[in-house]
Amino acid sequence: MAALKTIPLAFAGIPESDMLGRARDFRALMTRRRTVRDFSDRPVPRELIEQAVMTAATAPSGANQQPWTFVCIGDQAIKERIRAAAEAEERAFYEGGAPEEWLEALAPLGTDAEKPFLEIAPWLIVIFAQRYGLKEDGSRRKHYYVPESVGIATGLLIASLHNAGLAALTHTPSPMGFLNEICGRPEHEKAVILLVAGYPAETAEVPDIRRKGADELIVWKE
Ligand code: IYR
Repeated sequence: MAALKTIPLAFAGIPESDMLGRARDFRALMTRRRTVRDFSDRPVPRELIEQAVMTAATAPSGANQQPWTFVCIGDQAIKERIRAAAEAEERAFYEGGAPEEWLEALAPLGTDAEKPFLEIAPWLIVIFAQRYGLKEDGSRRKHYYVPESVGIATGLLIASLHNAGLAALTHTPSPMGFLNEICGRPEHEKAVILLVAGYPAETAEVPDIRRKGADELIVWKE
């Protein structure tokens, strides 16, 4: 096996007296994040999106294979195609396809087959998972822990957009195969999330939901 090549860790230590305050501040920042469905058409510079995507791409991944592709769409005609295709799938879902149990679970979110945000918001980011890689000779390279890796990257992307002052919606039209064709991605890449990014509409409202408390989700073993 080749010798492991290492470099010193660039660890930015923080004074212990600041650590809890920073953790609380970051939690407070993230607590203000809400999934938004009413977007403004106010433009967002491409550089902001690029910074957020490159932050996402710092995520840890199985065997450091970075099995993701982010297709960032600002083009109006492409957004309109995506809206039309997504709404066709969603109509099938909401008007007959979806099990009653699903619709019941979704009811508090007030979602329906109409997805105007897909053409109103300035950016759509389609996150593709690379199910396997391709070697130079065209043969397949196995990718490890792809859903986990892409999920972590998506979380960082959402946090980065929020930190920059933007709103986002994790939209998951089902099925999402149409996105390969529209985005020009190969068959071995699977669209996992269509992230809508931009400013909220001035009149935006969000469902009155509650988040679980620490005692409902942490099990301490000390
Ligand atoms: N994909 C549909 C339905 C939907 C499903 C879940 I789970 C949600 O949290 C929200 C919506 C839609 O986008 O409307």
